[in-house]
Amino acid sequence: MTASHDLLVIANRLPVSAEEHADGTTAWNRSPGGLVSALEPVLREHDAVWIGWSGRFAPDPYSTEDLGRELEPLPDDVGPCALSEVELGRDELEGFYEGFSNSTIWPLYHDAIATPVYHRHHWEPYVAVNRRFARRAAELAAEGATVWVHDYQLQLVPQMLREMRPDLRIGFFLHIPFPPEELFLQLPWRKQIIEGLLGSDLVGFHTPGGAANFLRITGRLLGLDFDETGVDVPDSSRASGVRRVTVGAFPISIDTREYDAMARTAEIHDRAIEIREKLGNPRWVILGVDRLDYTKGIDVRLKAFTELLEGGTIEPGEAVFVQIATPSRENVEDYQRLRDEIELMVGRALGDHGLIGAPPIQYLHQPFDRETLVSFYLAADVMLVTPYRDGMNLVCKEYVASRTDGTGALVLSEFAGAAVELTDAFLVNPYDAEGVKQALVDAMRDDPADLSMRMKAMREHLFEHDVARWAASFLDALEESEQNR
Ligand code: GDG
Repeated sequence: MTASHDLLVIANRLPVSAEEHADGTTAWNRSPGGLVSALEPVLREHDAVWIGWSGRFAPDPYSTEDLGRELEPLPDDVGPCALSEVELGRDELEGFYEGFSNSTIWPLYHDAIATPVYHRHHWEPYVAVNRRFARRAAELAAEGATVWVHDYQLQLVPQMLREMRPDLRIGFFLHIPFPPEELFLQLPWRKQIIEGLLGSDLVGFHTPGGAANFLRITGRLLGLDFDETGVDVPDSSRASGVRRVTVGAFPISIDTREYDAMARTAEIHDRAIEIREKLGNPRWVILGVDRLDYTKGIDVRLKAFTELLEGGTIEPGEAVFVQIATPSRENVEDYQRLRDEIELMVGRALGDHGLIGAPPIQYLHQPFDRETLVSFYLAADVMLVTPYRDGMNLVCKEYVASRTDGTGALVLSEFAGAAVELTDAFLVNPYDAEGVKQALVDAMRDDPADLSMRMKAMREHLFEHDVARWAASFLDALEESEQNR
């Protein structure tokens, strides 16, 4: 590959993943995901390349297991555009991904729900891997190309890349919340992270709150001048002496029409009916769908539902709560502990309230394909989305998009980015146990006309604000961002 690409997407993961077989061959699967489908039309219009990790490990000089092993090159035709694989060793992944990204930044940026760890031996691989991504982009970008860097694993890339290639137009988007200064200032490498992000021409967040937190920190930590649309970074190479970094909110969304269309197919309809039958055709099916993550408030829902059963507000057999908890980050200790806690809660509730042949809770710790997920959305009378903190949360948007007949109710945490937009949901404070119980009861017992009005308003919003609009608005803002070339 040569330095010919005019659009570069840089994300921790490539939009394909490797499935390594015992005979040494590798099969490549395209990862279905919002980001890929959002960007696909833009990628097609450009000579684009996607830079990321494939999920397979590079030969690690320190591991005898990997000695003599070489990675097969990626086939040319598997992705939505050209792909460039960044190699990672097993040890590096531990420091960069499980360590600094998921044990430091992830908990810190989510209100320190789990205690962030600050280890120097995690920071070093984070820097090294960020540099590897930046170098690769510097090699592949055409003169003046546009680069879109994604998420918390790669916050140093913008500055590193700007130093290597000042001609590029660089945008950064954070998919998780950006915390208030009281929390962010704990980070021993706080200055490096902010300087890393300020290498961008545009820094985007899901919500105006995240953008405001970031702007305030640039003032407090680096003494920079900022207003609500951006910040001036000193730059002696420019006549003005400053370079303007634009900062704003770009709430991500879903392919609303695609979910709507899927939910209208006979196959998915039949599967939804089948799911309800298998659950014993209760009056109410209540659903949660999340990666098994401590930010998602799965415990909040379990507690609310169990207490309503205990108090007799919900009669046994009347409602079934289905929680799909997709396995996630299983090598990180906090996630192992969370799984134990959730499974203990489920086990207790089933022991205390189960009826023979009619368990009130169905807990599924397994991934499902998208069609099955949509069938669950269609089968559910109430969707419970109760994160303690969430950048956006796409699940609640997918549920709304799938409710083609305007029925169904969404209970949504105020602390999900989506709450800024979906104001017709039953909004709750996930820390308020009584409030969550009340919202669930309200959602179950609300008058159908009110429910339908709420759902209609949320659906209209999502049809207008879909993921294509999100991608276009970010790229337009990047295009417009001031760059005194
Ligand atoms: C981060 C931010 C932000 C879940 N289980 C299965 C499955 N899923 C899909 C859902 C949804 C996606 O995964 C989860 O997206 P969320 O937005 O809910 O949450 P995170 O994974 O934490 O995403 C978040 C997002 O980035 C985008 O910026 O909204 O705040 O934390 O699409 O449907 N998909 C399939 N099988 C499953 O079992 N196929």
